[in-house]
Amino acid sequence: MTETKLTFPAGFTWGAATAAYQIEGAWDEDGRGESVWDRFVHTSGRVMHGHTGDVACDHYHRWRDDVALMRDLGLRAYRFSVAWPRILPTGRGVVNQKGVDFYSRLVDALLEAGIKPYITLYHWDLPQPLQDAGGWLNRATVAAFAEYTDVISRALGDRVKHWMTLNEPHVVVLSYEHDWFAPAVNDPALGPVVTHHLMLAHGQAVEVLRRNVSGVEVGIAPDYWLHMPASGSNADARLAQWQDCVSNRRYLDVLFGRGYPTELVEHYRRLGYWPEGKEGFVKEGDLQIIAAPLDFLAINHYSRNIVRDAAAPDNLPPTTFAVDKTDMGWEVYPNGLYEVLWRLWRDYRPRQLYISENGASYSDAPGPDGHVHDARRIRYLRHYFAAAHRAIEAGVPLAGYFVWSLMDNFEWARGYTQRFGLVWVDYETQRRIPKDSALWYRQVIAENGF
Ligand code: IFM
Repeated sequence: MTETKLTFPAGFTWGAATAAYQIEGAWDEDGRGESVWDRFVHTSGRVMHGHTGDVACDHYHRWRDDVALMRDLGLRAYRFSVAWPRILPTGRGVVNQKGVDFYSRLVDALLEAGIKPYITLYHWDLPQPLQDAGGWLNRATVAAFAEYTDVISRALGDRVKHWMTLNEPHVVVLSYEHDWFAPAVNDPALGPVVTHHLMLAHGQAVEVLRRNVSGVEVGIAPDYWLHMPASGSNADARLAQWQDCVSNRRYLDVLFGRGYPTELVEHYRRLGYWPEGKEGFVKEGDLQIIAAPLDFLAINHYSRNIVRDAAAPDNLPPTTFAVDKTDMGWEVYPNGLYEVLWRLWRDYRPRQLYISENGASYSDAPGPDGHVHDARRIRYLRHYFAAAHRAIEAGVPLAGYFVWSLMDNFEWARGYTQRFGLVWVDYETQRRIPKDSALWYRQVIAENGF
């Protein structure tokens, strides 16, 4: 069998992604305020092995070396998030210039290395004082987010043209409904109001970015899990559709001007979680703000979820699926990426799409030769890249791909037990070793294909 070379469109943006809390460390340095994640990790029993992001990859001090590493890998772009509590330690009001300077220096170094910065404004590290005032339950947090967006985009907007407002809003919603992630409010009734305030914060931030950044390209980075029925039964199909509505369409429909899905609103109304009239959280004009046109839709995608309605009497037996899983327990299902990209293009027609995160957690460590032979990650990426290529050939305007993650880092409630990096990190010494996958990726970038 002859192997065909897959070539991506000229100018395709190959990158890698990180998030502030997962790599920076320096949690209480240079005036940085406390975030909900600092509070969460410092509360006993929340994170595996009591790990914290206090030091993480020490990127706050090692950013120069990290940029050099990115340059050596030939990255065309780097997606990182700004820590809101470094910029406004109490969430709003007084600006911490040292925090602003950190990101300003980072941006300069990236540009000097020929790497395009893509900023995510919010990757879950809400300033704790805002949480104390209700966090995303409080509409005032929306105004605080607009203020933060204003400060950071005025400071960096002359050099940074690509901005993403929120990372995975659904995870934030889950962190109010449950107690797995900060702020761990654990009240299922809160999902709707948190959803709406996040979406409104996104919409207002889009306005601010358009005002402050000439030539801006603005988007958002929700996660998109494919929910697929475990059998051909109607019960499983219905449940899969419902989960798609709850975790995907809930955000996308309103972002693209269709309002919240009717079945979702009716469901929450029945439960009494969606008040209306004077008590309602959706105010006049909100939906228009949320639906502000976007330059791109970015999507974080890793795997699929097999849905089984075990409560349905007489349900069909589930189909057995092959199981090839990463260390997160997530199934390797590359075709899912093709399906997601195609669906998004078919249903919403975004101007452009990006994959803002995709990658795999595998624990391979340095071998006797000092190298990290992570063949499974190469295989994973090869298949997902091929799926993206198929989507492009089918007409999807995919502009770029950010591998999660540039380096191993703090994987939230799982601490340092999961390694998603292209670059291996020794957390004792902070030594970095590019894995085989990083070297393979360098070649893919250089050849714009494989
Ligand atoms: O590490 C996370 C990231 O912060 C958000 N998306 C999923 C990744 C892997 O779990």
